[in-house]
Amino acid sequence: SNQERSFIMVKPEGVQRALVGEVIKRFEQRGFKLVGLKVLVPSKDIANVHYGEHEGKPFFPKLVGHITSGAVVAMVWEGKDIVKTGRAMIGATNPLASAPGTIRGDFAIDLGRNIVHGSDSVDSAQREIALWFSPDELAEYDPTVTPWIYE
Ligand code: YYY
Ligand code: MG
Repeated sequence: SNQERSFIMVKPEGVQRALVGEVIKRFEQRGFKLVGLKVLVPSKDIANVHYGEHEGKPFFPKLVGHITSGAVVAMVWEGKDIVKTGRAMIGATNPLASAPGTIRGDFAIDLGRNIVHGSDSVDSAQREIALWFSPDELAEYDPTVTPWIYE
């Protein structure tokens, strides 16, 4: 389906380092469709649920502390195979292992400062989109470029 969706978030270090436009540009230029976007400082509650799969791991408190430490840009992007392709565009979790050309491989060094989050499966994308956005915050529109991107 061309309507698969992923939750993509520029983390506080990405906002502070003025990489919001860079991240958006890459998804836009690839041909994906932006359907939701907002800037906010995440609450402890939303951060705990968002990273719930990591609860109990040694890095969990630091991770939640960091993501709640500043403004993030939360987004929903749509398009064919966006979840897997988005992860490929973002790069490996450890930036030093991320290939050049990926967001993390081009802009990050440390694990805890890896600039951007992307959903790791269609199921987690649905869960994360529902967590961060209400349905009325997601725009319904038809990009006129669609036939120039999809055959
Ligand atoms: O999905 P992704 O962000 O690539 O990695 P996850 O394994 O889900 O971990 C989430 C987040 O936690 C990661 O982006 C950095 C941070 N983290 C960490 O600080 N230390 C670790 N040992 C593992 C992950
Ligand atoms: Mg993850």
